[in-house]
Amino acid sequence: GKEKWPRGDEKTWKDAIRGPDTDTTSITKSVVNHVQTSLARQAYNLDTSGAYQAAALSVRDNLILNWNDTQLQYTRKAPKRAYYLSLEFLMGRTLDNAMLNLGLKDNYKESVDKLGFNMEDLLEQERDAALGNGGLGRLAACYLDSSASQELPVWGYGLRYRYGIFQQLISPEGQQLEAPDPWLEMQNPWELPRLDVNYEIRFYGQAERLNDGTPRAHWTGGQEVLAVAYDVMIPGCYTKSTNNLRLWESKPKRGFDLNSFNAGNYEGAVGESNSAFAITSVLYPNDQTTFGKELRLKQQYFWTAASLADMIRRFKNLGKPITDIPDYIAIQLNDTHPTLVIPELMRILVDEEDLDWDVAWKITTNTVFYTNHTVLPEALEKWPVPLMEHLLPRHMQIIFDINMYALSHFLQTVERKFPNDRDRLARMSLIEEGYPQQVRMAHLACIGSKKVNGVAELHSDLVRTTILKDFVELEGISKFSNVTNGITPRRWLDQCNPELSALISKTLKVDKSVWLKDLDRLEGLLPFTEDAAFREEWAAVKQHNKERLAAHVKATLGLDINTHAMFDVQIKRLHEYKRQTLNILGVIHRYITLKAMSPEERKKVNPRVVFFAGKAAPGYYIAKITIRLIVNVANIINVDPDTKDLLSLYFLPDYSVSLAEILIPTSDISQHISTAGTEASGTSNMKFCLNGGLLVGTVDGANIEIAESVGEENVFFFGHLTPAVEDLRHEHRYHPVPLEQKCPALARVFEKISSGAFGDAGVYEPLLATIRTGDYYLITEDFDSYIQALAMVDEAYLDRTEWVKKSIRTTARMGKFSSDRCIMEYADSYWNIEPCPVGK
Ligand code: GP0
Repeated sequence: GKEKWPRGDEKTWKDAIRGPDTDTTSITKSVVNHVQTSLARQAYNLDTSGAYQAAALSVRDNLILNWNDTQLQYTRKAPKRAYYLSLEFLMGRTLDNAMLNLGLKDNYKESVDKLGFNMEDLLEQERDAALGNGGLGRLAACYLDSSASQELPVWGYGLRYRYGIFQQLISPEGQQLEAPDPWLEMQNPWELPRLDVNYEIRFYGQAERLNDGTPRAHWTGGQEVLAVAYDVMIPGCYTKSTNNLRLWESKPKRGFDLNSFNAGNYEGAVGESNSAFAITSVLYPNDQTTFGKELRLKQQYFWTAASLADMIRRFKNLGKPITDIPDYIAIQLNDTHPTLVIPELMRILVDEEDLDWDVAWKITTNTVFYTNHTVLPEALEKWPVPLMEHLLPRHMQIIFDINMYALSHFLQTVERKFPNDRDRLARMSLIEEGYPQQVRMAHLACIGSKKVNGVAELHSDLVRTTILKDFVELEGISKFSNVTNGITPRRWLDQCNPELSALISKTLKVDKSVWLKDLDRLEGLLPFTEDAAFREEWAAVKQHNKERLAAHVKATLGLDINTHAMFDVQIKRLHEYKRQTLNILGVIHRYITLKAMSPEERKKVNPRVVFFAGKAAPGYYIAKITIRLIVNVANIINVDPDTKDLLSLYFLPDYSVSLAEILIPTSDISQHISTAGTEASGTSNMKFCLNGGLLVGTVDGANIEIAESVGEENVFFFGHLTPAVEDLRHEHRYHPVPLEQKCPALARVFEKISSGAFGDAGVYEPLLATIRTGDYYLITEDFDSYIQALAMVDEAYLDRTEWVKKSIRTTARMGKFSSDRCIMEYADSYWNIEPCPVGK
């Protein structure tokens, strides 16, 4: 039946309700209105930053209207919803993306223009929302974009860090210095504070089992802090659907303790309040490592508890029995960081809802899903039992109980299947023995979830055959599957490469609103590889993108870049397993080779510009030395008159989403050269290919599936394969061969460094030593084949026509890697949710 109008006079309401501002005239009015009222300024004193704020507020108004309609629709239709829990959301800038998704960029541009500003300048005013470290956080951002674009009822939950990932400064000697990222210092127009949406979160205290025949316990005392919601609107592409990313901020329950204050204990009075504010103060800058810091565990519990309380409150509004939770809620764990959701849901169901343990466990394990992002041992989360017992006494009990009850079923089966297999029991336990004992979060996430997935075929295989092998044997293979990662073509093609996007629409004769949401349509470009005029346009776009980057580098760093060279790019977190070292050693090798050539020979060489960008975790000593080496090699070779026109090298500081958007569309080749079996997926590899850059890579992660899609003839593969890696490591450990014998070409590079060619060689010694002894990441094993692969790149680049064809074919066959495909896989095979469109 028709709903009753909720309050007041319906006509009065409807007459007063405003629609979106879509034509240039109303957009201009709305922008000026924000200048006048929200900013309290006028044409006389409006600067670019103010103009950005006003335009952003105007766009925000449009988003809010769509957001309202979407959320109302969800409330009315009450569909099953999915919640994406991620400790990181690497969103980047919002204004451009929002205008494009709304289909209003041209209108805003025209309006801003008439008001005397330049849209490009406005866009530059925005600070990145950099609430993440790298691939994992950016994946979460792409998935939000795709969920909204596919009109799926999905919310994100995260933390509102006051400081995002640190800002990276590089000294002239190549030292990385870290500065804080106070991204909220300027007004953030993209969040809506929801001070009325808040929850009390407990830490420490005592947990007492009731021992009344139920599994219940009382958790009391300790510290209570408040979680306050901030909502970020996530617009879908060419749809009204606008989802929500809810970020929690911590604050004290009460401002400060007036009793202590009055008693003269000023510090004590604010101490408790400071510790509450501290929880969401800063993003941990470590990628792929864990540290066991109490504040980090506090962040994890604070966030999962607030998010779960919020979900359950929403669920309860439906008036359904509590056992229906799995029919209305799916919770996706982005890595193990939110694993505490499992014991927290058990706590609520058992202690507060008074359910039987088994009933509660069934609900939990039908609600939660876990994505694994790495098999690197140093990245697998473990928490010391004493720390967890202290901070979360009730959860520690529950984890021990899960180990007993849930695993006991398993363990009994294990006993039956594999009698007296003590090793297996010890391997599978949620608790790792040792001093101290530790909780293995991946095991808890695995047994507490309905499904477990890896992020590329090879990686999912490794999950099944290595870190979770025992669980596969026990629970069956069907629980463990794969969703290969993807990227949003909105940001990573249309927004970052508008010229290419326009060329594609023109060539396909299809509006971008269609192909951006049906990326397989790019295959329609294939016939045009034979069209010389099209190839020229294609190449011209790449050229313009190189010039755009060169202008940016000139403006920000004052450096001149040769835009008529091949652009060779490696941009990602600094990590030994990602092997930036292999790349820089390869650059030195190239330099030595060029120096040894006659001027005649050099004339035949195609010029190359090598770019690096990426942050090193502040405490990652070896990674920081790698940056130093790159910068000091650049300092030498960029001024060497013999070679500087043929080889130059740049380390661009402070890598970010926004810098990636400028760099990625310029690449002729990009490097994804991790030791086989170590990079779970990689996602920038997809971004480069989508923009027509070719890959140099190892047979690892999603490189493999990219090659399957674009054709192996369009990828430059090298290096050992995953099955060989463990044996090679064994050889290095037990039968080491001197570098001079193992790899003479690399030995010459080492000699050059040791000769002081790039400054004090002692500085690099610890880095070189990791390769000379142990060589865990197999630089010496892959070096020769790496150099060969780069030679093949040079060779292929000589035939420019064929190269451009490769580039076009690569873009054309990247449809599979749209994050729309991924999110639909999660929706269909995991969450069991359906689109909930808003209508016009
Ligand atoms: C994986 F375990 N990743 C982790 C982590 O702590 N941080 C992180 O960024 C990355 C993987 O390394 C990846 O292979 C993957 O594509 C990404 O997670 C998303 O699944 C690099 O991009």
